[in-house]
Amino acid sequence: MCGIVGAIAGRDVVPVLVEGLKRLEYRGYDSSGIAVLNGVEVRRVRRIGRVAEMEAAALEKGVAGQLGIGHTRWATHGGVTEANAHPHISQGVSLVHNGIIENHEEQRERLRGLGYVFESQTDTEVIAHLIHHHLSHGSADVLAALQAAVKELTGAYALAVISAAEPERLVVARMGCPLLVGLGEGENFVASDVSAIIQATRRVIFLEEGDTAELTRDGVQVFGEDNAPVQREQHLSDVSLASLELGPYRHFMQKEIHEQPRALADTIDAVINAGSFDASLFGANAEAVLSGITGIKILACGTSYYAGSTAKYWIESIAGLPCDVEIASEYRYRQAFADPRHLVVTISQSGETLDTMEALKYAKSLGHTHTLSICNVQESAIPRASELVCYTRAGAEIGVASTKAFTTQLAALFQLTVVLGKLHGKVNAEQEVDYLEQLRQLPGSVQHALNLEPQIAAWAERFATKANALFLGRGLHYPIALEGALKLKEITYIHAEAYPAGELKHGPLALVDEAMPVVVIAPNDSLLEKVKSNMQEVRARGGELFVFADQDSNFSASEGVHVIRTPRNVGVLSPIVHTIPVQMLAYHAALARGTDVDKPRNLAKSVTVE
Ligand code: HGA
Repeated sequence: MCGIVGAIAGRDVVPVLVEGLKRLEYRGYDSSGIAVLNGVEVRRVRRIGRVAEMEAAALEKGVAGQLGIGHTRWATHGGVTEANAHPHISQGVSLVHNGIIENHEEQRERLRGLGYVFESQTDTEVIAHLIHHHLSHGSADVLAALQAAVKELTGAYALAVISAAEPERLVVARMGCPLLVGLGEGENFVASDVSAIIQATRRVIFLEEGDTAELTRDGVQVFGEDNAPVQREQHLSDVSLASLELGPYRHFMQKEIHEQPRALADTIDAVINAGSFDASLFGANAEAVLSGITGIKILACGTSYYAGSTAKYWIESIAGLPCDVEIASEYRYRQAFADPRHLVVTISQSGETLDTMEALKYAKSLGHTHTLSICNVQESAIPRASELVCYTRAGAEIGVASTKAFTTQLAALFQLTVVLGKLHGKVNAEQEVDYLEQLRQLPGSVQHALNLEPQIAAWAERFATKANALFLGRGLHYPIALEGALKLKEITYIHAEAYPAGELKHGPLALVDEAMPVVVIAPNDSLLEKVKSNMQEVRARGGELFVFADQDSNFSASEGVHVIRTPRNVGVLSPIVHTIPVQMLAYHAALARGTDVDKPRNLAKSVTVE
C-alpha cells in the first residue's frame, strides 16, 4: 500500500526521496508528494498521478534540502486529489502516513473545536494537527509531541514527521504497518520497504509495534511503547538492486513470470541439497510441533488463499491430515471454532498483509499456540509473530499481480506436506525419494511451460476483445483456474470467473454462449475423463474452449476447441506447472488491451490496510 521514505543528511535529499518513491510506486500510485526542509522553510510538492510528474514539479520549483519526507498514496480516506495527497502540514509540522486511523472522526471534531482548519478529507490530517497541538501544549519537541499524539490514535500507522522548527531531526512511529530505519554514514533514512533506500544503505533496523524513533544525521535512537530507549538489532539487507530493476523486460510481471524457474530452484534448494524433506526447514523446533498436531488451518487472502486451497488437496491426500482453508478477512471477524492441536498456517507474500496478520492474532487469542507462516519478505511482521517460518526465496516481487510468489508458496506448501506426511507415517522412504525427484524436475518443467509463450500470446489477442471469461479445472487444478481468473481480472479488467468443472451444470452453464471463452486446465490426471465431459457441455452450447492439456492428455484441436500442449505430466506438482500458462495468458491479454500491467487500476501491493 502507501509508501514512505524519509532522509536526514548533509546533502540534498530530494534525489534520495524521488528515487525511493519510484521504487515504492508499486505499493500505491494514485498520487505522491514530498516535503523538504531547507533552513527553516518547508517546501512541499504534491501531484496526482505518477512520481515522475511530482519529480518534474519539484525540479521546476527548485526544491532542495537536507531533511525531507516523501509518500506514494493508495487512497483509503478521501478521493485522489492533490489536497488529499501526503505530506500533510499543520503549521510547520509535516507528515506522511501509511495506514488507517480509526478514530479520525472523533479526533477531527475535537481538533476543530480547538480551532484547527482541515484542508483534506484524509484520516491522516488529524495526526498532523494533533502533533502540532501537543507541540504547542507542553511537548518539549516534535518527538515528544509525536509520542503523545500516537497514544490518542487507534488504528494502524507508519509515520514520518518533520518540524520546521527542528531541522536537526526526523521522527517516526510504527503500529500495524511496516517501517524500517536505514543507517548511513553521517546520514540516516526511514522507509516502509527496504527497496526505497537500498541505493543509500543496506544496514537496517526493523522497527517493532509501538516503537518511535528519532533520526539525526549522526545517529538513531529507538524508543519502545513506553517511550523508554530500546536497542533493536541491526540487519544487513540481502535485497539485490538487480531484483528491483527491469533489465531487458517490458514489465516487472513479465520479468517475474520468467524468473520462476530460478525462484523455485532457490525455494527448494535446501531439500534438494539435503536429499530429504526435513522438518528443520521450518525452524529448530519444527519436528516436535509438526509431529504433535492433528490438523491444519490455513489463513490467507487473494492469490495466497489459492495457494492454500491447492495445499488442502495435497495435505489431505499425501499427509492424511484434515486441512481447512479460510479467507483471513472472514475468519478474523467470525466466532470460529479453535482446536489447539491444529497448526495455523498463514501465507502472505509481503508478510505484512493486515487481514492475515489480524487473523493470526485472532487465532492465537482463540488458543492456537502452533503457528507457521509462509512469507517472501525476511523479518516481516507475520513471520515474526509465528512459531515456525518458511521463507519462499522468490526475490523481490514488484508487479502488483503476484506470480513468482504464488508458485514458490506452492513449492513451500508441498514441502510442508511431505514433511507432515513423513512425521505422521503417511510418506515412506520410497515415496519420499519419488517426491524428491518430482521436485527436482520442477524448475525444468516450468521452463518448458514458459517456452509456450508465443502460442499463448496468440490466444491472448482473441481474449483481449472479450468482456467475460470462464476458467475451469478440477481437483488440484481448480485453485489454478481460480488463480487464472484472478490474474485476468486484475490486469485486463475482463470479468472472469472460475469454477470446478463439475459445478458448471449447477448454474454457470447458463452464461455460456458463442461470446464466452472458456479456459480449461486439463492435465492427464484421474479426473481427465470427467473434465472432457464437462467440455462437451460447453461445446454443445456454442462456447469456445481454450484447453491447456499436458502431453499425456491426448487432446486434439477441433472446431471451437483450441489446445496448447503443456509439458509432460509432472504428477502432484502439476498445479505449479499449469500456473505458468494462465499467468502468461493474462499478461499478454493485458498487453493487447494496453492496460498498465504492473500498476493495475485501484490495486496496490502489500495490502497493509483493511
Ligand atoms: N489513510 C491514508 C493512508 C492510506 C494508506 O496507507 N494506504 O495504503 C490516506 O487515505 O491517505
